[in-house]
Amino acid sequence: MKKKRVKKELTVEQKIQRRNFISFTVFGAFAAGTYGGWKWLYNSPEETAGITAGAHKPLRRALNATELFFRRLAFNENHLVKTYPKSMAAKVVRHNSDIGSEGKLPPENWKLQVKKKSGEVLQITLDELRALPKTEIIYDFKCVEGWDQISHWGGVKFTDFIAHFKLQDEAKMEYVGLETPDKQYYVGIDMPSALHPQTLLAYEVNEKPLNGQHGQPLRLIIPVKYGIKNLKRIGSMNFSNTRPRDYWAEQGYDYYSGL
Ligand SMILES: Nc1nc2c(c(=O)[nH]1)N[C@H]1C(S)=C(S)[C@@H](COP(=O)(O)O)O[C@H]1N2
Ligand SMILES: [Mo]
Repeated sequence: MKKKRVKKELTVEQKIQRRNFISFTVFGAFAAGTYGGWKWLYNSPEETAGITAGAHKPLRRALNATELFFRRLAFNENHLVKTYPKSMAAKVVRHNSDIGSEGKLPPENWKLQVKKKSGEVLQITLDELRALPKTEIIYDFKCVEGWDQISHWGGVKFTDFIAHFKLQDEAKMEYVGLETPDKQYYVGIDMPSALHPQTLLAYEVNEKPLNGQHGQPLRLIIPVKYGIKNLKRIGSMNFSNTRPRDYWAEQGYDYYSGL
């Protein structure tokens, strides 16, 4: 004989108690989960020191994934940074910090050192660079410190430089690293940004050779990035599949620093 199951009717009071119990249990589980997640992040190892300013590994992994997502979403080599007529270019070009690029370096005492995959180091003179087709750009230069200015630069397009010096294999790597001759200031640039059609190895500002303030004899002009990545006085260049060291990224600034 089957027992008839009688469902006991709950009183209003009991219903409230039951809901309260469920709410608190669920809330408690979430709170424990959040606390656990935070503890896990807090106790996880810090990322390798050096390249960026230190963040717990999972957080850095998340930041890098976010960066990659936006690189893929927003970066398009066919998208050009806005350019302006010459009449709008500043006559007095603003000058910012000079780490590794102070004073003058006589161009005859300078050579651009390019480290090839094979280990061979190219030594390129300013005259060799000036002999290549010149590209000019007038665009709004932006510094992370909050200023911007329309300025006029001239030099060798980075892609022309790669083609002329037969660095196609090197350009297949993920990053290019640039350092001042004294190694005091250095930047790492993702290859798609370096190969962007508006990226220049510049030796002129306002149609005159760069002066001591703007990174003579040669500087990077990379309009898809903030000023911090526009290294003044390039001394050496190397290519890699891992992130080259980067002066401001070491201080906690965004490694990508794209616009
Ligand atoms: N060697 C070197 N390059 C550098 C810097 C620097 O301190 N040293 N400062 C960067 C920053 S923060 C900016 S905004 C620009 C400023 O370039 P400008 O002085 O030509 O305006 O250079 C970038 N390149
Ligand atoms: Mo800057």
